Amino acid sequence: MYHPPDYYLVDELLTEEHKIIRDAVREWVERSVKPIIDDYAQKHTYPTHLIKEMGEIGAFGPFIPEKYGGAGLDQISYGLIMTELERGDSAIRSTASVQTSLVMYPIYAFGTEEQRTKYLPKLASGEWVGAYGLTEPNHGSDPGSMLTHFENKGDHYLLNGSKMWITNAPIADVAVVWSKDEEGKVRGIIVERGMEGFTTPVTDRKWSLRASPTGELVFDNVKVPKENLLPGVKGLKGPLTCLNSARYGIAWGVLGAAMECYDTAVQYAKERKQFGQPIASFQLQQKKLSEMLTEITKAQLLVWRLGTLRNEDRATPAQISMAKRNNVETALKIARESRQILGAMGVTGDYPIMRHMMNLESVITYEGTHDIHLLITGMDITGIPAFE
Ligand code: TGC
Ligand code: FAD
Repeated sequence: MYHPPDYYLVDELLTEEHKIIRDAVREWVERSVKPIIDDYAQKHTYPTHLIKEMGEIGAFGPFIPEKYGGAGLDQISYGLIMTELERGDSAIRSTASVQTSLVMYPIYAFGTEEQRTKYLPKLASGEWVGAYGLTEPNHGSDPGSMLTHFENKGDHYLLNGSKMWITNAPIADVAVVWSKDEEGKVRGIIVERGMEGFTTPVTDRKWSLRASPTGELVFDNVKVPKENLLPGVKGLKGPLTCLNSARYGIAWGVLGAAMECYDTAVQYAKERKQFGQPIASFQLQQKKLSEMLTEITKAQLLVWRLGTLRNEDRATPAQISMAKRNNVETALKIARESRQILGAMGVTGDYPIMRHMMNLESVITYEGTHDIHLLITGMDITGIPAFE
């Protein structure tokens, strides 16, 4: 079994159950993701056959109660699963993030019992794929200004508008869509593939997350049954509460990408010789490796502590935001430094680094951009929102 860096013995902070879960997902990623993922990314296609397998290994809804198809696990387990998936590719972790935190979680937290029983087991098993529609063509960082809206037509709602940059949109069976009611309040509504007027055009030619399907959700007078409205939340705090869970998962996930790049760079530096020496013997390369391991260690401790706070339901949105920002930036810097250590080989698909680096350019933008997260911390420090 492969052993990633654990400089501060963080493993000792985990339970036996955590390690069993982590090792099982790691083994699946080694066997099912790593051998094929470069091909899918190079061809800009999606390994859809992995979705059912992800359901089987418990990657969807690990913290959702077992009675709805989840595994009833704690937040550290969720984080560890995200790390292992992203060690394979951010696209694989994205699928699990969206399904778990952005689709299953709102249905579980804000849905009716009928909605929970109808959707959650099928999403947990991977029989159905979910998407989450918040971003619009003209409203990304500022989702509160969204235009997508629905009208009450007596026996149904009539939904109009569009969402853009939506992970899994082209293959989704269901979408949790955030739209405004007649009073201008943001509400969550479940839209199903096959509803008349609902289409999901593909967003193609991405240089990032090439093994993840991205697309639009377009609603042209879509008649949505009234029972598809999530009754449990009104206002922007609905979608933002889901983002807390997803951002938390990303803070753990990107550690996987960072460690994969670091491990690759260490191994390469020890083997590659220039000027008659392994390049690992040169001080400049050692500086890079030392700084990378330091940053990985800090990021590991950050998410471990955040996970314990989340288990106690004490983690604040601003604490989660800080971890998302810090760990994604850390992972991206490590990917860039690792790429340099590999020289020209670093730009090829023979090594995972360039793929991780390009993926992380999306990860630093989605779920709140790096700058928006800086402003969230700034607001937490000063009490003054600097968004407008
Ligand atoms: P603001 O006036 O501050 O707040 C509106 C209401 O929301 C509440 N709130 C939160 N509630 C829970 N969790 C949070 N993190 C919250 N942040 C704010 C707030 O208390 C208020 O509640 P109430 O009851 O008073 O109404 O809102 P604002 O419009 O000024 O915006 C604040 C800002 C900029 C921080 C927010 O809009 C934001 O986070 N923007 C970034 C947008 C974003 O992250 N989009 C992500 C889209 S989904 C995605 O990228 C999926 S990628 C999936 C993948 O492939 O992995
Ligand atoms: P903008 O909001 O236009 O921002 C552009 C730049 O301006 C950024 O650098 C930003 O930081 C900066 N900026 C904006 N406002 C401020 C301010 N007040 N102060 C200082 N700087 C500011 N969305 C979903 O809803 N569901 C998904 O599944 C989903 N998946 C995605 C998958 C991919 C591959 C990508 C790339 C994006 C995805 N998104 C998804 C969208 C993502 O959440 C948005 O791209 C993101 O929130 C930023 O919005 P934007 O791209 O419109 O950028």
